Parts: sequence; C-alpha cells; structure tokens
Amino acid sequence: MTNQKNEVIKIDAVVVGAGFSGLYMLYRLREAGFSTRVFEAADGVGGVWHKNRYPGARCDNESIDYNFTFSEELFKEWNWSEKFSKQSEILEYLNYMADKFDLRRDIQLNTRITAAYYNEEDNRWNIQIDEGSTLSAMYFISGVGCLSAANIPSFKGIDSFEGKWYHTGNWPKENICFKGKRVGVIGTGSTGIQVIPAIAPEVDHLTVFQRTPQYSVPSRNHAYDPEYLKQVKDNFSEFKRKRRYSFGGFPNDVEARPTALDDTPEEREKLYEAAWQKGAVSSFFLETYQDLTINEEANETLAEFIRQKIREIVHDPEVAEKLSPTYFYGTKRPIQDTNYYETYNRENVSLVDVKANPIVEITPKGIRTTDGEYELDIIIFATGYDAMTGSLFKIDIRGKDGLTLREKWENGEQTKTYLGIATSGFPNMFMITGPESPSVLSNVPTSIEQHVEWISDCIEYLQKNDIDTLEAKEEAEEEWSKHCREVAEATLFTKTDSWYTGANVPGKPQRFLIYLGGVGPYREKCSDVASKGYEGFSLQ
Ligand code: N01
Repeated sequence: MTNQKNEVIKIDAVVVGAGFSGLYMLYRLREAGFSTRVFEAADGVGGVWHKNRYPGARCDNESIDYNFTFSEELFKEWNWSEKFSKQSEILEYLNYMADKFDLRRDIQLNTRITAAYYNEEDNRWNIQIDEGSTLSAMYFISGVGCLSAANIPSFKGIDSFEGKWYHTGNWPKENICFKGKRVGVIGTGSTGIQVIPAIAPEVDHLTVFQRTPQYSVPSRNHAYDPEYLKQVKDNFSEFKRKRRYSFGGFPNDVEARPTALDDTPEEREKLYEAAWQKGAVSSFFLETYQDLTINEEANETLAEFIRQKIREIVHDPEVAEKLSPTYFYGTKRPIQDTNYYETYNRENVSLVDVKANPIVEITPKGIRTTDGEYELDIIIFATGYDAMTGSLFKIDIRGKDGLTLREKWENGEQTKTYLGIATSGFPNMFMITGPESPSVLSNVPTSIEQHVEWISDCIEYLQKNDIDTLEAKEEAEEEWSKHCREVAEATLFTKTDSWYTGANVPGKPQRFLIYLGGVGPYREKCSDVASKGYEGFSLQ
C-alpha cells in the first residue's frame, strides 16, 4: 500500500480479520493512540458470524454471556432477544458495535492479507495484501479465529456434480430454496446438527451422511425475560468479574459435584435428568459433575444416559443404534440441538452410516458410497474446519531468517507458542486466541477480551519504554507448551479423534492445541508475566 509519492505506508499495527477479535483490537489500539488498520477478506464485518449463514445457525453459548464486557454502555444498551441467539442477531450486534465506536473507517473489507514478512533490518512487518500492495507495520496481529478455514474433503468427482453444493462456513447470502429438492448433508458436528432439523421440513428428501454419531442435548431455547436481562445488567460489575476469573469464562454460580462415582445411579439419573430438562450443554458441565472429562467411568455414566435418551426419542431401533455414540462424552465439542434426534422420525429423512460404507466419490447425480449411489440436487458440506492453525497457514507468515510459521509448526515436532499469544522467531507478532490458549474451550468473547487487553497493554509498555521488539524466548515457549500438553493429557480429550486434535484433516499432524487449565488461572498467569516486565520474552 503506497501513498501518492509511491512510498510504502507505515503504520503502527495491522490486524487480520474483522470478527470479535479484530473489532475489539482495533478499538483498544485506537484508544491507546496507535495507527491501526484491519483487513478483512469478506465483504462485511463479523468474522465467522458473517460467513456462517446456514439455516439453523445459532450460538450455543448463552447470549448474555457471549458478548463484550469492555464497555458497560454497550453491554447495557444491547438487548438480546433469545437465550441462544441466531447468527443474524450476533451479526447485527457486531455491526452495531462497529458503528457505535466508529470502527469502519480503519477496516478494509474484501481484502485478504496474503503474506507477512518480518524484516530484521528495521524490525517491521511487511504486509502484502491481495490487491498487490505492501504495508509496513510495527506490530502484526492475527484475529483470524480458530475455526475459519473451511475443511472441504477432497472427494473424487466433486467438480462433476450437476447440482449445487455449499460449505456451511461460506454460506451464500441469497436465500436457497430447498422445496422439492433432494438434499444430502455430510457431517454431524455442531453445524450439521443445527442444519438438519432446520431444513428437514422444507426438503423433499434429506439424506444425512454420518461418519461419527454425536451426543447432543436439548438446548430448550426461549425468548429472554426482560426482567432477567435487567437483573444481569444491574449487576454488571459482578457479572464481568465472575466471567473473567471463572474456569470457563462464564459467570456461573452453580458448582458441579466433585465426582459422578460417589453418587448412586438413582442420584446421578436425577441430576442428569434435571440438566436434560433444563437444557443446554452448560447445564451438564456446570451443574452435574466435575470429573466427566477426566474419569472414564464417570464419563460413561453420562454417555449412557444420553444414549438411553436417543433410544427413547428415535422410533426405529436400528436408526437409534446408528445414532448412538461410543466415544467419551465431551471429548468432541459437546452439542446442543432443537429436535435433532426427533428429525430421524420423519418419513423424508434417512441416515447413511459412512463409517461402515464410506463415500467413494461425488458423481454428476449425487454421492456414491460403498453401498450404492444417492441421487441429490443439493449437497451441504457440514464438514467443519482446519482448526487452530489452518487460518494462520493461509497467510505466508515468515519470521526471522525467513522461517515460515508452517515450517516452524508443522515440520517441528510440535506447534509451540508462549501463552498462545506469541511464538519464538516471530517478534512483534501477536495471536488473539492462538494455539495453546483457552480459546475454543472457553467462552470465546471472554478469552478474546483478555488477549486483546493484554496485547494492547503490552504494546503500550513497549512504546513507553522505548523497546523495539518483543519476542517469546524458546525456553519459555518450551515450558508453556509442555505444560499445555501435560494438562491435556490428564484429561480424556486427547483420547478421541476430533478437530481439537487435528484428526479431522487428512495428513494434519495431530496435536492438542487448547489450554485446559482454566480461563481464570490462565488470566492470572498472563498478568503475572506482564507484571514481571514480560517475563519469558526477550525485549530489545
Ligand atoms: O465441524 P465438526 P462443525 N467424510 O468438525 C464430518 C463451532 N460451531 O462445523 O466426526 C464424512 O465438528 C465429521 O465426522 P467425524 C463449534 O466449536 C459453533 O460441525 O470427523 N464425514 C463431523 O461429523 C464446533 O465444534 C457453533 O467422523 C466427514 C463433521 O463432518 C465447530 O464450530 C455452531 C468428513 C464435522 O464436524 C465445528 O463444527 C456451529 C468426510 N471426509 C459450529 N470430514 C455455535 O453454536 C468431516 N466429516 C457457537
């Protein structure tokens, strides 16, 4: 990006992405007086909430928790309509925020950052954007999110399909008519489980291609009672404090009991039934037992409770059996739904087990598995994301000595970061909700706020103290990475193939890249590092 004299434009900070992370990062840096520019590949702000417009898309964290708390005014003036917001309402909220704080003037839409190279001579980042120009920035900040690089399996014949196909993470803006159509959905993760019941009443026939059955619990979504919202808003400070120092980033008061194994089967059943009736994944985690994700036997008590519910809901016992999962509950992202299992009682819905009969190819007429061809007009890929690192690798990021981030993380024996915020060899580069931070296993807006505030405080510190560069030390990142792995290995999470471990993308090295030590303790660790003059970083 050059000015009229054809000189490369120099600014303080470049931020990638205008989702929750990028918007707040821009706000904070601008408040602190730094020139900042956000680049966003899409044609609007909102990040994943801009692109995930598929039917049934909603948040599965409670609306009043899934937003920002940095501005009491913003928190109080926005009124969420339902307990679990639709995608369109979250997108409206983020657009409202962008307008309220006049953020748009520093956001360039329809522009992808293609490369970011660190220049050791002037300690600046040269940022290339897809229109061909270059920008020079002191700080390079990623707000790309953990789940934004679509995973579209490379099925043979995909280009020959005569119908239409869509990936849920890049859903078109125009309305898609499903009426009279034979539709196939591949994938039964959080997304598939939202799409399937949403379109089943409209389509002529729906065929679900399931590789792994999933545990899902009812969301029991409902309109918010204005009195409840008022109470939360009246207690804003306490709400914010609890959210920041809690384990998961939620302002919950209820304490789960220590272990499922100390209770009798009847006591457990009572607790699980109460959580099932209340609805939402959070009821099971926050209000039943603390050892569900660390003890196999405890886990099985809940897994079997949900399998029993599936058998009760689904009329055809063979279909119920196919829908019944066996992996440890919670080790794939826990799901909540509205009428998911019930949908399989409809005459126009059928289930194909593609673990038993894998997909062989996409044909001009539909999908061929090893047991036959399914003719379709529309295929929906609800096949998820190249999570945690995929979006970062879409940019050619090169640090000191021209080392690429991909080389460092994929060819080394382990992706390593310091606190999930920085990585050695890449000075003055920050990652919001990066690998090895609590990120996707926390209430993400809480974690985003914490990272954004830490990063902007850090940049202010560097400026005030005349420090040109901040870089994670190798030994500090080694230790942090080891700690992350040890915490994860003490749980059941690493025992299941999932996008958490990278197992969903063929050929991707399998690593568990989420810090499970809790949002509150993690915040304290980050604050402690900062208060000790950025311990573990080399400052020059
Ligand atoms: O993706 P997923 P998602 N052949 O990876 C299957 C967040 N989210 O988009 O389990 C056949 O979970 C795959 O099968 P398997 C949330 O964090 C949040 O659903 O790998 N099938 C699986 O069934 C979530 O976890 C909300 O065996 C193939 C599915 O596709 C994350 O996004 C809403 C296949 C992919 O499931 C990702 O969810 C929605 C193949 N080759 C999403 N490849 C909120 O409410 C993959 N699959 C906030």
